Amino acid sequence: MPANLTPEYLEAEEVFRKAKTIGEKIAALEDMLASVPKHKGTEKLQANIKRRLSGLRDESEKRSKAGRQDPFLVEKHGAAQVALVGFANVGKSALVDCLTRARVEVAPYPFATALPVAGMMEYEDILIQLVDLPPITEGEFLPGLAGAIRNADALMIIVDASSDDCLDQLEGTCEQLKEKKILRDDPVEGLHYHTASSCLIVATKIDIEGAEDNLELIKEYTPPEFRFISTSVNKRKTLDLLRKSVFDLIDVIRIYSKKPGHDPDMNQPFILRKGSTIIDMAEAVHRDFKSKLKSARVWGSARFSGQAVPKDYMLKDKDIVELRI
Ligand SMILES: Nc1nc2c(ncn2[C@@H]2O[C@H](COP(=O)(O)OP(=O)(O)OP(=O)(O)O)[C@@H](O)[C@H]2O)c(=O)[nH]1
Ligand SMILES: [Mg+2]
Repeated sequence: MPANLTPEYLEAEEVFRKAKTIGEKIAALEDMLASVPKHKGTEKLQANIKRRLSGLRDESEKRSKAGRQDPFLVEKHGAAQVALVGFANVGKSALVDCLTRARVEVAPYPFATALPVAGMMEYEDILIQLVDLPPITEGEFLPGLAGAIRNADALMIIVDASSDDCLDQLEGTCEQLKEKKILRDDPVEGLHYHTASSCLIVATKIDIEGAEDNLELIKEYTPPEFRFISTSVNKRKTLDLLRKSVFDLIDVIRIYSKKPGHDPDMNQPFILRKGSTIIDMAEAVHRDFKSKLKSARVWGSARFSGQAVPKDYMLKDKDIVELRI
């Protein structure tokens, strides 16, 4: 065993040992590769991880061709993938049903959802993928569930505001995610973990009598670093606010490109991470643009329309950018 393995690597290795499905194993090996110290002493180990990764990817492809794809390995689409997590019967499927066109099972009994179902939620001019998941439970999760949660870009943690158990649901869900090392207090470079910044606590069913009183309690017990919103599938306005909160959660900006001498293309924005610069935009438009870029102009966040900006200019949501190469 090479020396100097970091705690992050050892943790990823632990996750790999516990992984049950191919999807979970691939995600854990990717984490191991990202966190293994890169020096001569670990070359053999790196090669070994890469070999195992490629074997598992081949196996996964074979299975998917044979129609036996891991249902917990949800392919990402849209601006980001957001998974709905929570105890049974709290209202996860009902939200996915209202916010997307996915066919999900909404039922008054627990464990109605047995496998992940993905649907696309419209938010203004972009689509965000929501994944309805089976409920989490105390103790062992369904095989594959931990991997599906970890793999999502962000989480909606759902609690039922009409239930007397709402605080247990909130604390229990966060505790379980922490115990399974899916949620951590601080991010770890290169590893697929969630922190408060990638989680939105959603208290739902606020149309039911008594829920408003519980809401105060839930707010009080929500750690301040988490975002929070209340909603109901029967209150349309709250659902519109929820869409906006999910957009804020995924931490992206929409940038429209404008070819010199043409109107901007306002139909399909480029989706970039918040904090992206002109250079990031150039790279997103075309891989050659980064090196060829001569100048850029911005409409929107710049002080005046069409202002020439430097390459490290930080873009804002809905900016229009003209790149000259
Ligand atoms: N009044 C009201 N009922 C709701 C709301 N959201 C969900 N429900 C009801 O709560 C029950 C459970 O909803 P589901 O969406 O199936 O719950 P779930 O979290 O997906 O449950 P599992 O699949 O078991 O994990 C159903 O009877 C829904 O109709 C809401 O906002 N208001
Ligand atoms: Mg469900």
